[in-house]
This record gives sequence, C-alpha cells and structure tokens, in this order.
Amino acid sequence: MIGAALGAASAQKVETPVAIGIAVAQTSNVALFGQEQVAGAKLAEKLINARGGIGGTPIRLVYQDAAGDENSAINAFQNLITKERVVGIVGPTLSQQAFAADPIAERARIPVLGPSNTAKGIPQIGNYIARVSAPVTVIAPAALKQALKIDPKIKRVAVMYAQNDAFSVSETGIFQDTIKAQGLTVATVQKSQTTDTDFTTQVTAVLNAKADLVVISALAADGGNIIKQLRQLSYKGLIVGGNGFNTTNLFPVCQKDCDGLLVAQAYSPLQSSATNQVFVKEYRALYKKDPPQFAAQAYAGVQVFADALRVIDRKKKLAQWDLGDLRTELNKQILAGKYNTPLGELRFDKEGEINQKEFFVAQVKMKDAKNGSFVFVK
Ligand code: LEU
Repeated sequence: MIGAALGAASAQKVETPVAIGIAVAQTSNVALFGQEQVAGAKLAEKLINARGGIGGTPIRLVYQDAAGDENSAINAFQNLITKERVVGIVGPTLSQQAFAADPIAERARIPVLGPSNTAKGIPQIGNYIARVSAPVTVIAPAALKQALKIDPKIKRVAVMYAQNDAFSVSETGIFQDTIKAQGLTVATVQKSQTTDTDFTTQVTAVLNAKADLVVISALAADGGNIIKQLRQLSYKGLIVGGNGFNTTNLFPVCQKDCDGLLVAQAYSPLQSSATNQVFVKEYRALYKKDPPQFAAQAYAGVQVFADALRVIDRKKKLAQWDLGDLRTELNKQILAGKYNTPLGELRFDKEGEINQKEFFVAQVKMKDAKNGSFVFVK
C-alpha cells in the first residue's frame, strides 16, 4: 500500500474518512483572505460530520498551504492529489494561482471548486474546474451602481488596478465597461503591483484628473494602502473597492480611512434562507463574529462536495469506489446537483460556472482606528 501512494489513482480504493483537500493561502499577504477561508471550511467539516457525514462516513479536510504565489499553489495541489489522495480540492485563493494550478487537477481528473476565484475564464480552464465564487462580470457592477445612487452627480471616475494580478485585471475591465455604460467618463487609469507600498505617483494622477469617484481593483494589503494614501493626499470623494477589499482584515491597513468604502458582496449574513441562518448562528458561536463572504464561499465549497458525495454514496458506498472513478463521478454529480448553501440556492452550468441569485453591497463603517464593519446597504 505504501508504493500505491505514488502510483496511479485508478488502482486505489477510496479511504475513509473521505479526504477533501483545502488549498488556500495560510501564509503570505494573501492569508488576509485565506484565514477566512480556513475558518469557513473548518465549520463546514464540523457541521457536516455532526450530521452524520456522508451516509455515516465522516469527511476529513486536508490542508495544504497554497500561500500567495503560483508555485505554492501548484505544490499544494500536487501533494493533495498524489500524497493525500483527496477526492476533490477547494482552492486556490487567487485566480492568478488558479490559472497555474487548476490545469494540474484537470490533467489528474480531480474536481476543483474555486472558493474565491472571480476572474473571467476560470471554469473554462477544464472539465473538472468549477467555482462557488460569482465572477467579476456579475458582481463588480453592483457597487458602482450603489455609488451613483449615493452621489448622482458623479461624472469623472478614476480607475486603479494591480496589473500583475489576473483577477484585478479582469475586474478592472468590467468596472471600466460599466463606467462607460453608465455614461460616465474614465478620467484616468492608474496601474500598480500587488507588492507596491508607495502609490504617490498614482494617487497624484488621480487628484490631477479631478475624479469624483475612485474604483480600485487590487488585493487587501496593497489596496488598503492605496485607500490610505488617497485620503492622506486629500481625496474626498467616494471609493469603490473590488473583491479584494472584501475582508475586515483590510481595516488594520487603511484604518479610519477605510470608512465609507463600498464593496459588492456575494454573501450576506442577512440572507434569510434557513440554511444561512443556521450557518450564521454556528459561525457566531464558534468565532464570535459574523461570517464574511470568503468564509461563506469556502463553506459552500465543502458543502457542495459533501452534498454531491452523499448522492453517489446512496448508489454505492464510497469505500467501495475506485478513487479515480469516484473523482470522475463526483465531478459529474457536482454539475448535476442543486445546493442550498449559505450563499442561497446554487447550481452550476455545464462548464462549471456558478449560478447564484442574490448579490449585495456593503459600506465600511469604522468605529475606531482598527475596528469597523461592513454595513449592508443593498
Ligand atoms: N477574487 C480574487 C481572485 O479571483 C481573490 C480574492 C480572495 C480577493 O483572485
């Protein structure tokens, strides 16, 4: 059996408890998001097993740190696939990493559920790749429209984005299209890197462009510093942040300057479904705070795997499956099913793109320098 660990999946039986891989950022700047994903996944494992797992067989989440870069994500995927022999993977955190690591899973025929990958083109990476994170195309416009509701006089919009990040590039494209479609002017487009810390040049250009709205696509550490420097150099208007701003881990970075930031949400603790209300209650009990979007999406990823496995297990007990066959069947079942998750009712189209109904917008309200919350405005 030791030798079999290195061999082809096709000669192996499924082990129990059923191993599901979690390959998200546990280290690096990207852990600002990954921490929330781990929290969501842990709660899913706890609740699923408390309810009898998969027809009596518990699930076991296997964590591999995918950090913030492509190589770490590739290594995490490889370990999960060949050493840990998981049935499927929830991960990685960034689209930038998904474009590098997902093809490995596709070649090995392991189903992947992207928990937070929102760039265009993720499900199209392969047949085994789906996501529970609504794409930029459906989510980005919401916050921009909310900004126009708050301030209908907005005319000139400055756009900023991290040019070394696939998701930020994808998201800014949608933001820019929406700005034009709303009859507004793109006053300037400023580029930065996710590793930058000084944005004086870009912020100065934004001020010179006399923008009355700034729309930013970046990750949390760089994005938080952009906000701070915009305010330090006296930018007074509204700011819309993209998906990379959707974490309270941003608050220690931009501190009181985070106040007023608008961010679209693919999840709300206020969403009224019974499934969500149970999730919110359990999340609060465990972590003493409301569940954030990235936790809810990671939870949904684990749940989709468990729900799909349950359907398969009813036909033939999981322990009797050949691992390779089960992975293929699981992929099919994921795409065929309908799921009542904290994100609402989910399905997938035949490419693995998520079909989700409800979206929200929240505005940051800072209580003091470091503490604040996302207040839902839509
Ligand atoms: N939505 C981002 C992406 O697709 C990741 C998120 C964690 C900010 O890369």
